Amino acid sequence: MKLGIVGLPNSGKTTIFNALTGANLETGLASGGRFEVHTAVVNVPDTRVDKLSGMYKPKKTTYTQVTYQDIGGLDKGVAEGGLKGQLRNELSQLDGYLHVVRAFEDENVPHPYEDVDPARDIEILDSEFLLTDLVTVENRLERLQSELRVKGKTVDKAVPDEIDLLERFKAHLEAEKPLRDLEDVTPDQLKSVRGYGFLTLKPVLIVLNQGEELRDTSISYDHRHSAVVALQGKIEAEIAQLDAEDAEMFMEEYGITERSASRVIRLSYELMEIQSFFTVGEDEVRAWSVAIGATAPEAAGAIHSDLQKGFIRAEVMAYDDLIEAGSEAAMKSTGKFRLEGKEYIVKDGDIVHIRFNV
Ligand SMILES: Nc1nc2c(ncn2[C@@H]2O[C@H](COP(=O)(O)OP(=O)(O)O)[C@@H](O)[C@H]2O)c(=O)[nH]1
Ligand SMILES: [Mg+2]
Repeated sequence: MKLGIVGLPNSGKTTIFNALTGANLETGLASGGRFEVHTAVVNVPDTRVDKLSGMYKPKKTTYTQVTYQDIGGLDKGVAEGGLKGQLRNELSQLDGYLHVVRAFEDENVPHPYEDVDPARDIEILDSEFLLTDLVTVENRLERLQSELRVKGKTVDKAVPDEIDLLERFKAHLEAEKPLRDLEDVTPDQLKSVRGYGFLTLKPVLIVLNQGEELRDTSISYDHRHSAVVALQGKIEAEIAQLDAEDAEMFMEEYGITERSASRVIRLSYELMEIQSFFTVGEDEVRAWSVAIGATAPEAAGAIHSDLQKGFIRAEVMAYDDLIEAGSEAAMKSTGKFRLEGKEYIVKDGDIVHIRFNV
């Protein structure tokens, strides 16, 4: 999973990046519209993996990973005529966005639009993304329509279908609504436009950067595949620099019950509709991520394509059942150790062993 941290200058993107990744990048360097990316890969914290690792004592324990990109250079007006080049490229390759919005007051930190107004700021950036997608749609429509004119009846059957779909997208964007709000778009239709990397099709987690004082800065963001979370960016970034013991004390002092690093990942998993399953053994205990609703062979494919191709059956234990039973051996006498076939829908927390033949 690859998440982009976007937002207006001085909203706290780099601060939040530090909080989420434990990096220690210098903040307060508004890139003045210049495009700038920082990337970090972090393990997804999961206490179930820790427990399984304690049970199997494997040589190696592997967590799933999330890539964060701190993307500087977005501001009002950047999308005039369409976002260009590398910036749009980076944005279109992400799985989703953390849209950081300034909600903290601090007279030492200039705000590009003077006063703190989260709802307005969200709309500024959203409009840039809408505009970018609109330009993409229009360019693509123009090309398809000219192809249709030139080829007439011999045109590929997919062309008129795509024109219809893009006309729908266009009307929707012109009504200033993000594409992720569109209902009744089929998975096949989504697949047909995947290559265009529409920005407003991707899930968004709005991150209200609240600052030191917790106050009521709740906002409504009524869109599909979206959610809102409030964080204390600067404090969380400081906590990320501490060792575990000091971090705990600090969190207590500020009334923080869950670190933003795990909170953001948890919410992102929900937004992206993905879940975790595990493989266990003496060599390795490992977490994997897969789409909610994936079948056993699809989950096998997340491990290796050979396991999907040669899939025979999956041995499955639910994590909670295994913990309750206390060991794999005890598990086998409970009748909850299952053999599942090709149609099985993998559940969050399943411990899976794939039987395959290639
Ligand atoms: N008071 C306060 N300042 C913050 C907070 N988060 C970020 N800042 C400050 O705001 C300025 C801009 O932050 P930065 O992360 O560089 O913003 P970016 O331009 O969006 O990457 C820096 O001086 C930060 O120290 C916060 O929660 N409270
Ligand atoms: Mg920055």
